[in-house]
Amino acid sequence: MTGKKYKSFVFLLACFLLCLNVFSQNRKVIPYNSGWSFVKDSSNNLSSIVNLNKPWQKVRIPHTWNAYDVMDDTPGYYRGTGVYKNTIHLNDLSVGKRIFLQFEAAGQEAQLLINRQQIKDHKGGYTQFIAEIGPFLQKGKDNEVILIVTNKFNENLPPLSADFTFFGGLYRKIAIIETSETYFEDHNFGANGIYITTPKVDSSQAKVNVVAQIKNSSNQQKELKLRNAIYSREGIEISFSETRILLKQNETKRFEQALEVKNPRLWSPQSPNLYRLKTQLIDSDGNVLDEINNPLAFRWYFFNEDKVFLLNGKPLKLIGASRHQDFKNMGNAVPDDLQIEDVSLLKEMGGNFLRVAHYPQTKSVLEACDSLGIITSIEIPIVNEITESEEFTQNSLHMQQEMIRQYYNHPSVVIWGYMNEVLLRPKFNNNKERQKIYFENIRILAQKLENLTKKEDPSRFTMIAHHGNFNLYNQVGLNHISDIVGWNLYPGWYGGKIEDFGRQLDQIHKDLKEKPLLVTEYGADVDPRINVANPIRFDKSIEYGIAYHQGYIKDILSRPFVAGAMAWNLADFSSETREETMPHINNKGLLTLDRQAKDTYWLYRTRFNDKPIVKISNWINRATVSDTNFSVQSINVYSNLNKLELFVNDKTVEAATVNDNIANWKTTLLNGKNKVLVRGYSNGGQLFADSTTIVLNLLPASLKSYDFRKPLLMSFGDTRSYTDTLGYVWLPEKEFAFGSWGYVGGKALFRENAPRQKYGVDKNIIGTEEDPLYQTQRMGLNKLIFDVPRGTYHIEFLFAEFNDEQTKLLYNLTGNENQDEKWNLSENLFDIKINGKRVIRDLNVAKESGYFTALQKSITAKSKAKGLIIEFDAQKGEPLINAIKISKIK
Ligand code: GCB
Repeated sequence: MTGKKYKSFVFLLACFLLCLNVFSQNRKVIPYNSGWSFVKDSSNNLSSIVNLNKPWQKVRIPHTWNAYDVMDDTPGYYRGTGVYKNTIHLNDLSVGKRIFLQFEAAGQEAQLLINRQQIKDHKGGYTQFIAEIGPFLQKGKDNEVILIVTNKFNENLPPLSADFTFFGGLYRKIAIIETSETYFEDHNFGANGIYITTPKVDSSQAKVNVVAQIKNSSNQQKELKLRNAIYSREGIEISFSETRILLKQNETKRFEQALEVKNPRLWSPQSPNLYRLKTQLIDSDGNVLDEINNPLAFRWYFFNEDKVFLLNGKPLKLIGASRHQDFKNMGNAVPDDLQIEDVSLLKEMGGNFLRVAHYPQTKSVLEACDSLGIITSIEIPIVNEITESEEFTQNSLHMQQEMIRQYYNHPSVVIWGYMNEVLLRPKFNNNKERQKIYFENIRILAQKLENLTKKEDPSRFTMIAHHGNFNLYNQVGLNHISDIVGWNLYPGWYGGKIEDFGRQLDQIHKDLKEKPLLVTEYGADVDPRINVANPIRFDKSIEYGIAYHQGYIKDILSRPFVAGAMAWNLADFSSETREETMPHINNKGLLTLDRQAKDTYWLYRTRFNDKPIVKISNWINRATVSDTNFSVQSINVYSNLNKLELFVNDKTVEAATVNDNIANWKTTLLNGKNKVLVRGYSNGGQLFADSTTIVLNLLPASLKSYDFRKPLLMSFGDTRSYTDTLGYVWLPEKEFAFGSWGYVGGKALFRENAPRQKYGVDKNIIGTEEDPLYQTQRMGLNKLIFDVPRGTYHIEFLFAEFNDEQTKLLYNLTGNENQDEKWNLSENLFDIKINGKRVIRDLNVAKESGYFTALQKSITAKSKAKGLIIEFDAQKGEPLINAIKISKIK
């Protein structure tokens, strides 16, 4: 969606949502996001917290205290307590009203205090809670509101561990709600008390059932009218139902009403026809005491005997992505409009499904899914493991119930989930008897959640997502509890080959024919700074990502029994403990953390959205070695047209056919800037085109003729090309050959000797943002030879030393922990000589900077007739180097 289109979509959506809830005379929803002050407090002692004399910081909601500390070099992030304070002034008009505070979420637990009195506790970081504050407010005074929020580890609260960051804070919106004495509510579950179902839908007629939970908080009996009305998108009332109801004093009761709509316009991804259902409570004088608006849509869905998903009677392959809720430099405190934009990006990509993973997300995301026709699943965050305690069980059940009741009326939701990969980290591995009990407790919890979910909402499907270990889930009994089993499959990433994916699908289908099969996750890390000519697993390159997704898409589409598949993930997301090429980030997103489209996104966009498009790959900064002033380069163009023509520097290159949405040319690019234009015609003859400039830096095989307008940059132990923060491209390492330049001797650590393919060390390198440059290295080299012209050069050596506490892969879904490479380095001490002159003496990288820490050494040197000969003399152990930058200064 273009910026303009997107803005008008957001505007329309905002108008629609406004219609939904604020136009009630008696229910006022007042945003309460400003005026907040915040202070961190780790004492966790109530009296010390509220008497804080610390300087309060002004903040605006949404707010998290972890936006930056998850990204810095120190391991961990603040998991403790934060205190928020504000005031509320009760004005005269509010007198006689019920007054509530509604928090859309607080990560992960919260206590609310009004005028120092504790009035509400809430557990769980991803669901809404509502507290009645009216009785605690004093008229004519600034009443103090304090929220004590903590994201400290709590063994009784999911999630316990997971591959995402558990941000703390008041990170979703807050509102003050005023109602009359009689109002709709289900506040024990943070919900508004209206539950809509559509028990029968077809294109000629739809039946609508509305359950309304009403509270009469007055001490008088109330005779009222309950009215439900359905409005078309144009705002026309098309059906209504009214009943007289009676509520005793202080009574809360549920009422039910049925409505009908003739010839409903059905809801689907192609035509997300939304209606509105208005529920009103009216007194005998015709005054509207309360009013709630909800979206309403008519659709029916089921899995047929072949386990194909059918929407409105037609097969629909569910294609999409999962989504986390955080954003670059914001943590999870992300304004709603940016979150809605994610749904637009998924829609634009051609997706029809969003797995809201691994926890419920802002209502705005679900509202956007309703409006744009994106089918969804939502789940609670029981990830990796459980605690076998009654409290953990109760918290999980309550969270599930909150989720169901809070998101019940979103027509886009068709699946409730409740567990993800709970057998990934089986506890008690050394005690099989004890482990059996643990597994049984997981099964019991799953069954309880299943029963509860079916009781709360029999109209939707249930789902658990497993990792690839079919037999283990089978043995524990988790393959037969939920309606759908989701599979998170990563062959070709954590282990195995891309081609294994199809075989794995066939096997699961064979072994579990009776269940619909969804691939709830698949993906590969893609760091958009990394390109490579010959992609291999774990190189984190765009090219490997493309090969992986191409392979998976083929396998998914060629198997009708795969009801759907969701790429992991729509966008990169924060996972503090990850230390790959972008530490603290999981790079499996099709979009970056700030939502720039990677090539993988374009692959999906061209495959699944029929609107014609031509999109040139993002690989626009390149460098290579060439003896001429040109080089033959591979250019990928993503498109859903059949044939494309390429023009480089205004000259036609031959046409290419598009295979699996990619047209590829091996074509000549010149040193410097290259104008690239690609165009093609749709079946209707309409022209579609894209253009870009590819900047190519050519380094001659003999540097004698290199003008050094750009520095020479090389990353050792590396076969990839890396674009740094300044836009410079670092060459893969190159071995010296006569008449040329490069390294002499040594071995590329982690590549040549690794027992499995592995790229570099998965460890955050402290003190740099260019981690990939430091994560690979050449050990034991003798020399570097650069046959540069006469002159004075600035040489920057980049070093980082590793020790043998090798990082285990965080998410090694192969279950085989022993395949990680081990190494044991002795102390490395070496000298560096340039043209015979010792310029660095006794360098011990580990001692000087610490392990896994970037160390740069800069030397200015004059070249001789043979250029620059840089010798590495080992004093102890082996010399090493990670990268080098050579610039000519004179
Ligand atoms: C999974 C997990 C997900 C991880 C993902 C990964 O299977 O369900 O939470 O983020 O793998 O990237 O490893």
